[in-house]
Order: sequence, then C-alpha cells, then structure tokens
Amino acid sequence: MTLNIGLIGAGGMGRAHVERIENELTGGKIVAVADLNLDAAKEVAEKVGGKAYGSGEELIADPNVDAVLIATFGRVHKPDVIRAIEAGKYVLCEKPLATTAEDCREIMEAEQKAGKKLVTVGFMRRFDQSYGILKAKMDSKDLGETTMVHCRHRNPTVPENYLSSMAIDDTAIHEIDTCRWLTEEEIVKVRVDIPRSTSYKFEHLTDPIVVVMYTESGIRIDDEVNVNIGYGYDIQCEAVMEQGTAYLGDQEKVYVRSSQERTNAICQSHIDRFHDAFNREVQQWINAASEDRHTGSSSWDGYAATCVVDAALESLESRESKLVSVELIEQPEFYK
Ligand code: ISE
Repeated sequence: MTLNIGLIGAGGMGRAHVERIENELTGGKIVAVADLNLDAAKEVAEKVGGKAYGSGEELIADPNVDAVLIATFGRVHKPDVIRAIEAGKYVLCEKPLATTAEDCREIMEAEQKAGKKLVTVGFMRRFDQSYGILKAKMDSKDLGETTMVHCRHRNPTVPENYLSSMAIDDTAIHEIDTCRWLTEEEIVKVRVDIPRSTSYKFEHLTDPIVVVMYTESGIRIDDEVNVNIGYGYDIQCEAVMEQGTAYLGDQEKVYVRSSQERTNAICQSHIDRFHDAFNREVQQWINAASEDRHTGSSSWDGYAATCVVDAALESLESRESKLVSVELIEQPEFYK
C-alpha cells in the first residue's frame, strides 16, 4: 500500500521532505502541497504531480490525503495539527509541536478526544546514529551515572526574521528534547545566561545564549546556542559520567592531512547534518501510518519540551539568569 501524504509548508524543510519521500524512501507519495504562498505550493506540487492548495485546511479535507506532514513555522502549527486529528489522519509535525505549552495542551486534549495517538513530533535527533550510540553508552552505566551534559548548537547564520525567542523555541528545543530522551528524565529547572553579544548579528537578536537546565536527579545540562558563528552548522554533545565521558564524533567523514594542517569539511545546514536521521524518522512514520499505528515522539514529548521553552523564555526575558521552575501537568495515562 502507498501512503498518500499531504505536505503543509513548501519552504526549505518541506522541499527536503518531498525530495526524500519521492527519491529515497519507500511506501509514501506526496499527493498534495499547501502553502499560504500558493505559487510556492504549485511549484512543489507540479514536480510530483500533486494538487496545490492555499491553506492547510483544504489539504486536510482532501479525501485523497491519508496522512499529513507539517513543515511550517512552529507558531502556526496548532490549527492544522488539530484539524488533522479531527479528520482522523496521522500527522508528522516538525518541531516544535507548538510554541506555547497551552497550545500543546489543546493538541493533547483533541488527541485524547479522538481516542487514538495520531501525532508524531519531528524530533529527528532521536534517529541520529551517533546520538543513539551515545545514549547506549549512558544507558549501559559502564562509566557510571551521568552527572552533566555539555551541548553546543551552532548555526552559520540565521535570517532577519529569526527572533531571540526562536533561539529557544526553534533551536535549543532540539537539545531540550534530546536531553530528556538521553537521560530519560524531565527537566525541572532552567535558566538562560546571556554572555557578551556577537557583533555578527541583527540588532534585535540576543546571540549567543547559554541555556542551563537541571533534570529530576540533578543532571546539569548546558547548551550554547550560537546562531551566527559563521563557520558552519556544528552540533556537539558530551555526556559526563562518573568514570569517563562520551561525545559525538566529527560528522565529516574525510580528513585531509598535509604538512600544514589536518582538515575536514564543515557541514553547513541541519538538512545535511541530519539527512540520515530525517530519512529514518520519516520512513518509520510512513511504515507506521500505513499500518495504522503511532510511532516516534508523541504530543506529550512536544508538550514537555515546550514547558521547558516557556520557562527558559521567562528567564531570557528577565535578562539576569533567573532560575525558573518547569511546571508540567501530570502525564495522562493515554501517553504512558
Ligand atoms: C531550525 O529550525 C532547525 O531545526 C535547525 O536544526 C536549527 O539548527 C536552527 O537553529 C533552527 O532554526
């Protein structure tokens, strides 16, 4: 059976998903594309012989669409996710699920009302091979308990419409989810430190920042979010355990050695860096949706990460490293 997928959001991420579904993965087909910019939707739809729509609402209502892939901005996710749930269609929603915990709660309520887990949140780092090996090392406890995790999230640059809040709800949210998954603990406290700003940024932006988090057992996580570093897309993560550490290796496969230096090419975007992880994530989702079952991160994961975001934003707004508690509702049975 082929899963007929409708894509909402014809920007860079959406196009990368179309590319992989049409050319690299199996079992799925893009049959419709929606974007507020109808011309962009038409351009992508034409390439795959699908229909184009000017809104997510029309796409979700199309009876030929079996499942929905959402790749728009986080702040506009909620209405389309809820519509897909109400239509009984599986939905893979790019992170963040929504930009406030309140919106995520509404999504969870709609899903519980539907009586079936239909929403998968696109936290693709859980599908990255290096992170998988790192997690296995932590889980094995060969080196003892984890005490700290050091993360670095660096982007070469960001567009002018990127806001300071996005450093948390669009960028650090990856480490927030990854660290919940790596440690299998909720994050209970967070603060945001603001170092000297880089001059290589738009005036309105606070950059870099360091998000410091503590888990239930006290594991301390620090995340340097530095989105105008110039040299490349660089993701680092080191777990410090009682008797040693484990960290992600370099992602570039080939080193050049000469009398002057040892060099390797530096990755420039998340689409390249996490290409294989995205492929694994989307393939697993296609397989599961075709068999009428849920897979991957749930709305609860999207909600829990967004609660940390809300607390971190409060700390960022204080501009004085205020330590803020993360408030979560009790996890509904439905998501356990
Ligand atoms: C973007 O949306 C991503 O998901 C990237 O992984 C991240 O590095 C970037 O900062 C985000 O804007």
